[in-house]
Amino acid sequence: MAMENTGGEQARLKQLAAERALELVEPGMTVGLGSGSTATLWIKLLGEKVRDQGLKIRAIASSDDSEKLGRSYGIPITTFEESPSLDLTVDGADEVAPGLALIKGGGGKLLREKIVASASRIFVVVADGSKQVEKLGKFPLPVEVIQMAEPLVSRELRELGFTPKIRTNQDGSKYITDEGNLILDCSGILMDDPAAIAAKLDAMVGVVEHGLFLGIAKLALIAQVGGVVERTR
Ligand code: ABF
Repeated sequence: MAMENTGGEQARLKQLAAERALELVEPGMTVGLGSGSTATLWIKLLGEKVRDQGLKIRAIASSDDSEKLGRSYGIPITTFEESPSLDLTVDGADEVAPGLALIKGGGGKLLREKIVASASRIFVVVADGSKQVEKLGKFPLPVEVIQMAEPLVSRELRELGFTPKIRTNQDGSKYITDEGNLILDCSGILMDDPAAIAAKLDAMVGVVEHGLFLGIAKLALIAQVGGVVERTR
């Protein structure tokens, strides 16, 4: 087994990526707080700087969990009404392909993650090397759907070649997003043309959002055994 695939090593690499991303934060910035394990490490580091060193920033979070974590360190939380654009957002990804095409949403927060990422001047992805792929799609693509439309959207997704599966919790109940929708995890397509698939998903009535983040990330900080590699589009 490659060293970077072991749990402990992967955790160390995520920490390295988070530490590098912390260097991008400047006093006075309005930042976006991502979700997931790597973004959480970054929020903790950022929170320590706010709490212990008095770093002055404001933040908008991409999930209830991240907002709660930020608040626990005293990071002031703002709104898009007060701060219509963000200077910097740092978030994780499930897959990172050439051109910084991403699959996100494994944690179920894709809708707010995309809103926050799209409102950011600089959107930075933090990940360990295991997330890098040549083509997107081995990781099932999360698609957030309105509950009543699920059977209709599932049929359309099958027609596209996907195998959609309603996401469930450990107890077998349906997973419900922060906004009250379902997630369909869509496997079965290794994507030669993610933009064409994104356009089809964008046009499906009942789809609230999907986990293809294309042309949004400006920088990826990929932590590997040899160090953190910076990738741009
Ligand atoms: C969020 O957290 C999601 O979009 C993605 O599903 C996940 C990233 O994974 P990790 O927990 O490994 O950082 O960014």
